[in-house]
Amino acid sequence: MASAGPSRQSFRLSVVLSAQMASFQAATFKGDLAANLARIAQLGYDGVEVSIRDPRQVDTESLLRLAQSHGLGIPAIGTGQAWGEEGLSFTDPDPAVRHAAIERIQSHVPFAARTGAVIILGLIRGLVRPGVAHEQAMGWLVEALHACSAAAAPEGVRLALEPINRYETTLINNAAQGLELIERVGAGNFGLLLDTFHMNIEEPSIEGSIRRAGDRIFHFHVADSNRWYPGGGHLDFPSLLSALAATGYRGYVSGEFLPIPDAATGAQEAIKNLRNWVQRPA
Ligand code: LER
Ligand code: MN
Repeated sequence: MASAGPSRQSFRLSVVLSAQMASFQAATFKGDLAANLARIAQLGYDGVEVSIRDPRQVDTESLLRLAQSHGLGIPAIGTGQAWGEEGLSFTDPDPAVRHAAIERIQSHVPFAARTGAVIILGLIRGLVRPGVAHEQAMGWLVEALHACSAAAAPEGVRLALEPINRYETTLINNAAQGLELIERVGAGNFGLLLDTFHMNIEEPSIEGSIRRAGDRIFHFHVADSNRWYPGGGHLDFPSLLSALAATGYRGYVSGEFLPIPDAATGAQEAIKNLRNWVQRPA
């Protein structure tokens, strides 16, 4: 574990909770929503990042009331379960599937507008299917991103695409590719979610890529090198959080790590370690 830096950075902290049953392992908290929200607040987090597969199947009003009753903000909505559980993607060769994926992302806009949450575009971008040229998949991706960012912009909602490591997708693995995509889409409400777990696999320099992404960083995930809670592996959090602070990022630092040894203990270890490096903004 890296030692505490000379000064702590000011960020709010959140942790990922799945509002619906999910197979994604690093959705740290799953199951009883009320009990989990109470636990997250009690551990000292400022917010909760919610994974929602389909907003029509979640009582988002109750979720918001519950979060508010614990003083928790909702910085981001994870959407990858629509890929994981239903196979929806922006780059499926079937236009009906691509259309359904776009509609699903657009259906997150009202709750995102109400909470100020960023909509995360992770695995819903899909991957290059056999028989599909990479440039064709990129074309479909850009089309979908135009449609989603245009629907979100009037509501003041931002979308964040997450570069994801090569073992999970063949489309947009690193921050440089993400920044090129941002240029191509050309929408002010479209940026990046950087995740230290993926960055450790793909980036030549984690700090360098954070600096280059700069004000296009709309959200930030932390897990250690082994996807355990920060401090459970060998990433240099004081250094990378200092690079993040230098970009002017004012969003949440959000824990998305494996529930090891279990969700509550992992989240407790995470916040204990993060408090060495991060203080709540004044
Ligand atoms: C989701 O935020 C993520 O980091 C991916 O690994 C999803 O598979
Ligand atoms: Mn992530």
